[in-house]
Amino acid sequence: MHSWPAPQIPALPPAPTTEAGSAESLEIRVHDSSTGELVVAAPGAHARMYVCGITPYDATHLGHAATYVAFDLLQRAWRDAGKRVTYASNVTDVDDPLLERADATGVDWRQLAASQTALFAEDMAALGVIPPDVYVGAVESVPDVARAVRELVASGAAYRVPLEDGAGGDRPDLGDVYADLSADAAFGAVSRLDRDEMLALFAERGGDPDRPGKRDALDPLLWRRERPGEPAWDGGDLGAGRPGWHIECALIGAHGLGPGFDVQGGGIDLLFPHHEMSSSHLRVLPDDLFDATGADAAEAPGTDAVPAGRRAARVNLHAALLAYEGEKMSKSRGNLVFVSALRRAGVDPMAIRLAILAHHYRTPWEWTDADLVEAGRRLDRWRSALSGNGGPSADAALAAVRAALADDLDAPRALGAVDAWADRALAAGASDEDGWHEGAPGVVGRAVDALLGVRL
Ligand code: 5CA
Ligand code: ZN
Repeated sequence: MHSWPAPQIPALPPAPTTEAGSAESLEIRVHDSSTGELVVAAPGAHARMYVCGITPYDATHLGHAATYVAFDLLQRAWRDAGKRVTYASNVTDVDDPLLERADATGVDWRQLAASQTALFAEDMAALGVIPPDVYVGAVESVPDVARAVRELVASGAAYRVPLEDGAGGDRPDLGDVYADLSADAAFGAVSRLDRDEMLALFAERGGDPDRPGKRDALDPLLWRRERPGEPAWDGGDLGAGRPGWHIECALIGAHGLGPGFDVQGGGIDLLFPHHEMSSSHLRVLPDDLFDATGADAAEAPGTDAVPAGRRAARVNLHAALLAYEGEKMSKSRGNLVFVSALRRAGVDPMAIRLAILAHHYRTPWEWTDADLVEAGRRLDRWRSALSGNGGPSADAALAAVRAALADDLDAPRALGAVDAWADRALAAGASDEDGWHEGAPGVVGRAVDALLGVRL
């Protein structure tokens, strides 16, 4: 799948080394949704991150944008700390809600997905989000999913559920396939919810607890057999059908990054069931699916290096949900503000990015027009501070931005550090006690660009 052009990322002066060594002082820590603890996001020299992509309709609203900007900060902080980063993402370009929307609006589902995926790419490029290195659509993942599901059936970790009349084309005897969660002793480790909470969220977020024939109400769909009017692909022994949602992300992540990758993320609405289920699938998949090929070979040769229990992401990271008009901004409610609509109205995308960064990624907030007004003012102020001939030393501001990001991606604190520098630059002029540095605006501008993704 095509992504979008990568932004230029300017080089910065290296962080000064401490006695303990710079690597330690710059370790980026984030809040793990599973444990509630601050953990090192990627301990190695190579950071590997999977962030769930969009389901391409009603793209790109500001809730989406806020989530992708949050993970973009993590990638920028890692790069600044000298790590190589591989970022993988998907596009859920075939799924129930997409097909329903296509049906309701009389548009071909492929056309809807393609146009919305293109719009998302434009919006992400405008917002300065670094594109994924591995970008795979659900449709592209079908052969991989079908193979994995066949193996799960063969191993006994998945089972067939009979179809209703009229389903299944010329093989109505082959049912839908579900994962048997009892095959995974660690199920529940990602969200740590109790069963009642799981059941409620499962029903609310795309699950089907009441489907007759399932062994357990929470067992998730792996392969949906063909239905009249729905697209379907060859599944070999499974019969024609299409992928379940969680297995798609599990495989795109683990095959694109190598098993045992660092971070799996998205909005907090994905914690359960999506990331719980995708992690569970990775634990129960047979070893031979993780043969030393492709990315798996480069990063995690063979399965000896990554035992089944550690194939899923080490850290689960989630952004809070953005609200609008009193409720979560969501496709189903229709209370959406689109990035493209703001851009069309002449809003500087960097003001949109700054408005997002003014809120910590884990703090739920509600979008109002005042966010944009304030971000526009800040942008103007920063731009005028940078346009002067010199300014106070950039060292403290740069160190403060780095420290804020390393501390659970504290963007509001980072903005505060730049504000403080800009205030002094605008107020003090050449008489600043700190001395006057001709190169300072250049360094601050590059820092704001490289670390915060805001081009001034
Ligand atoms: N395609 C799936 C993931 S595999 C999906 O959830 N798509 S989505 O289009 O519904 O959402 C894309 C991303 O935006 C997800 O990470 C989701 O958690 C996040 N998101 C959706 N609504 C909001 C919101 N109001 N605030 C913050 N993030 C949101
Ligand atoms: Zn996903």
